[in-house]
Amino acid sequence: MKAWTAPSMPTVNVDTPDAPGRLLVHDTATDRLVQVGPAAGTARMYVCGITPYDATHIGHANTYVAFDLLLRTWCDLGLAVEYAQNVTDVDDPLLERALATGKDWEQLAAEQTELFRTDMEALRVVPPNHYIGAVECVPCVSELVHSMHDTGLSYQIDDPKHPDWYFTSSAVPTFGIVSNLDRDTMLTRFAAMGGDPERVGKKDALDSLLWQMARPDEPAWDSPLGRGRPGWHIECTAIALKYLGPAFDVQGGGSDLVFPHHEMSAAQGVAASGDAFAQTYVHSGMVALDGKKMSKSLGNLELVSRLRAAGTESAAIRLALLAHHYRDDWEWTTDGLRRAEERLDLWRRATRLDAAQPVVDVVTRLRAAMRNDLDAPTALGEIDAWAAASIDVDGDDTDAPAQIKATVDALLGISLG
Ligand code: 5CA
Ligand code: ZN
Repeated sequence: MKAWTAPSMPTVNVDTPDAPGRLLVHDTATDRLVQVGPAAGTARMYVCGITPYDATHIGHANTYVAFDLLLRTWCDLGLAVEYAQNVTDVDDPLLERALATGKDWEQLAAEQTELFRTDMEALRVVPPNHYIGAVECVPCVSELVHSMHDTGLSYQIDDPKHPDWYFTSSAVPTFGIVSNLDRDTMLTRFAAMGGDPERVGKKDALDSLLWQMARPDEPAWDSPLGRGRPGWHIECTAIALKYLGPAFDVQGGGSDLVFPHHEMSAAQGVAASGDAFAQTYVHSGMVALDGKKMSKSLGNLELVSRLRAAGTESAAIRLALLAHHYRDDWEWTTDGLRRAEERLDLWRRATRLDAAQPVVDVVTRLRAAMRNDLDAPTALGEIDAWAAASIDVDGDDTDAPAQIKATVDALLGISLG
């Protein structure tokens, strides 16, 4: 499906020989900082997309802005980026919401996906090269599951009414490498996150649904597996493998996806391709509101579109997100938004000066911060210090304001106009 319009991205016109030459990020699987992306050439990233049954909230925005920082840092290092993202445009929560509100499920998905595009564009998030809906990838999912059947990696359960297809999780010796959880914790989380450990007829409680055979009044597609629809985890496996190939550089999403979603998609990817699924698993923290994780199911939401409609500048929303390290869990507050507006004003005043403090050291430290696990809060502090110094003490560098403007735009996605 179509993504959204890409923001302009200037190149940073400052030579910083002392900045590190590679990007390090935290890998959930090994709990270490690791180099991500090749030294030269093309980096490949998959980020789990939305389930479009409600509007983009600040938690979603935080996740996509986090991976936007990763992409921008790769670009700044001279790499090309191949980026795929899905839209879970057919799944239980979407169908349930459509039923509850009397809306057509396809219309609901189309409307919410369009709102997401508008929000992403406003936040200057670089779009994926491959923006793929589950519905448009139904054939690629069913073919993948079918091919796994020949090698015993997928099977139909013995349920005459609903002989759904499942994944043989025990076929993958590396099952568990992403989350490193013990089996009991996996079982508890699997049950809590839409899994069905208790379902009779499965070979193992942790086997996950690959293809759900058609139910009355639910969407379904003909396939070599029988008429039905894709399971959730295999959707991301199939899209990532089709558009990026195996062993791509980064699998990303919010930390709520570590288990079961990323564990299952990775295991299925390993099983299907015989290679690693992703090389590194990167997870952003959860944003809360009123003391609880912001979530569509709880309804404690601050929406990007609502803030924008109330006149809040998108750059201020983005800066409010960047004030938190991408891996931290934090709470959205109007105070945080107000501080971001003040910061935006400070940066604008400084970059409108005819001359300012020189920037090579500032850009070196900013690049170093971003290349060290995408440390945006430290990067923001660097710009604050430069801006305050430039306003307080007359600098004589006439290139500096434009150089900082380009740096802030390219690396942080903030346009200072
Ligand atoms: N469609 C699936 C992924 S394949 C899904 O999880 N969709 S979602 O709409 O529920 O979430 C979209 C992305 O936002 C996911 O990466 C999820 O981890 C992230 N996310 C959801 N809630 C929050 C939150 N409160 N804070 C930060 N990120 C969040
Ligand atoms: Zn996913």
